[in-house]
This record gives sequence, structure tokens and C-alpha cells, in this order.
Amino acid sequence: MQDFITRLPKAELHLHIEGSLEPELMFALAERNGVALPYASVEEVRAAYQFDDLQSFLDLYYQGMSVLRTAEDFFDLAMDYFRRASAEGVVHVELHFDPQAHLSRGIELGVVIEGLARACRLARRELDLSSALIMAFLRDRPADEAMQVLERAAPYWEMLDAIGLDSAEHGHPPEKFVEVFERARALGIARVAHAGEEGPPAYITQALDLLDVCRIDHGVRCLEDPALVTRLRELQMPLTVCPLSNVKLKVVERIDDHPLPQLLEAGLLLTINSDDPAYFGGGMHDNFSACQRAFGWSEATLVGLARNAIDVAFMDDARRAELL
Ligand code: ES4
Ligand code: ZN
Repeated sequence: MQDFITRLPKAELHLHIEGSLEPELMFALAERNGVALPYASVEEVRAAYQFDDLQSFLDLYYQGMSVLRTAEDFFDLAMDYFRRASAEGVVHVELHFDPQAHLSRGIELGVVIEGLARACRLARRELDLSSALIMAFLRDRPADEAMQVLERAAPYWEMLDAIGLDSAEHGHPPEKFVEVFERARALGIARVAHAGEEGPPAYITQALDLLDVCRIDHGVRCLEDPALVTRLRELQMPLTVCPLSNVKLKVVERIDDHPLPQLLEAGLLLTINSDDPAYFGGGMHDNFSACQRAFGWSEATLVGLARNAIDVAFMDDARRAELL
């Protein structure tokens, strides 16, 4: 079964590239850039990764990315991840990146995007791994800041496959970002949003009604609203579920308690993703594997979930045909 999961061509639709920063690379970049870290060793970093909730993770996640300063750093970050992902059978990666978390440290948008885009091009050539870029806005920052970032990204609009919405969900409903998402829609840029991870099902409804998203990231709390579940099923709205993330951030207590079986039973269009693999203790293989073990999934179920991701990925028809 482990080999089957590795060989299964997997597309990853929900990954924060800054959350793929392994402690080893964190130390290497800290040294290269003369950045001080509050840790003495790689082991100490890993030991610090015990989270109570989304916010306690985000605090370390924003701290960890302080080592990323140059386009080369972003290139190395993404290439490092692509190589690991490719080795476990990932054929396509859609990466969220958080420009505001870099702009606030004086790192220009062009540095981030050009470094990431160069890695995307090399991965396509060297690893036969395709990718897409999702520029995410931090929902706990003001909406007008997000709007300014979207405008500043004008030279890169063509390179963006979508915009997204992430960071601390409580108290920051999708409605806060209506204008930003309307602007992206007018520009012809697709939209996705995190909703219903820690936040209530009403945030999922808002993301559909007000942000006109084509995917919901997480969305697991939809089960608390049966009418919403019906709507998501009828729309066949993709949910990018991140099982190990939900365990690490205590959205659920144990993998066995994860609502994936109920979500499947409800006929929803689901995909399995790793979210922040360096922080949550596993990539795509481990996420598929943990679910397979916990729920006794058949090969057919695994194939179906992997196909879903390829079906709804941001990729051209030729690439999709190649992968299906
Ligand atoms: C995130 Cl797990 C998660 N949720 C919301 N925002 C995020 N940014 C990075 N990882
Ligand atoms: Zn996420």
C-alpha cells in the first residue's frame, strides 16, 4: 500500500511554500543571510513544533520565514520542496505564498515571485513537475493593505493562477475582502479562500456568496450546516482538505476523529493536501497514508481522491490529459 501511494500521481492544491521550510534549510539560510534564530539546533526547532491552535502555529511560521531574504532563497525553498514532493510521486503543486509576510520585512514582491517562478520553471524541466502560483492575502491584516498588494502585483498578474486568503480565521470573515476579490475577478484572476478550518460554516457560505471562489481551502466545518453540505455537493465545489494539519492544529484530536469519511459519504469533491509539511510532520505521501490507515481506504478511494485534484487543478488541458 505504501508503494501504491508513492506511485499514485498526486497533485497538491493546498501548500504554503513558506510552510515547506525544513529546519535544515532554515539554518542554512540563517547562516547565509546572517539572521539570528532563537534555536540552537535542528532538533530544537522540531521540538518547538507543538501547537495548540492555528495562531500558535502561525507565530512560529512567521518567525521561521525571517531567514528568507533574496530571490535565491525563495528559489532554494521551492526547489527543495519540489524535489522532496517529486520523490514521493507529486506531479503538480499549487503553492500559496504570503507577500505581506515578506513586504512587512522589507522584501519586495518581485524578489519573492521571481525566485519562486524560477523554481517552477526548473521543476517543470528537471522533474516533470508542473505548478501554479496562488498569491494569498493575510486575513488578519487590513483589507486595504491586501488591495495595495494586489495593485503592486500588476507586473505579475499574468503569472498568478489565483489569489487566496489565509492566516488567522477567527474574527476575519470573507466579507472583509469583498472589494479585493471583486478587483481580482475584474482582472480575470481566479479566487480561492481558506474557510471553515477554525472558522464557522458561515465563513464558507460567505466565501461562496461574496468572494466567488472556485475552491474552499479546508472547509471541514461545513458538516455543521447540512444545507451548506448540500450546496457544496450540488456545486461540486472542491475542498482542499489537510488531514495532518488538522490534527497538528487541534481542529480534530486524532486522525481517527477526522471528518473525512463523513465528507466523502456526503458526496463532496475532496482533495488531500499537506498545507505546511515542514511544520505538520508530513508531506503528501504521509497525508494519504495516515488517512488510508485510519479509515481503511481502498486503492480505488485513493485513486479517486488523487484524480479529483488533477481534475480541478489550475493546469492546461494538455497537461491534465497527460496526468489523467
Ligand atoms: C496556514 Cl494551516 C493554515 N491556515 C491558515 N493560514 C495559513 N498560512 C499558513 N498555513
Ligand atoms: Zn492552508
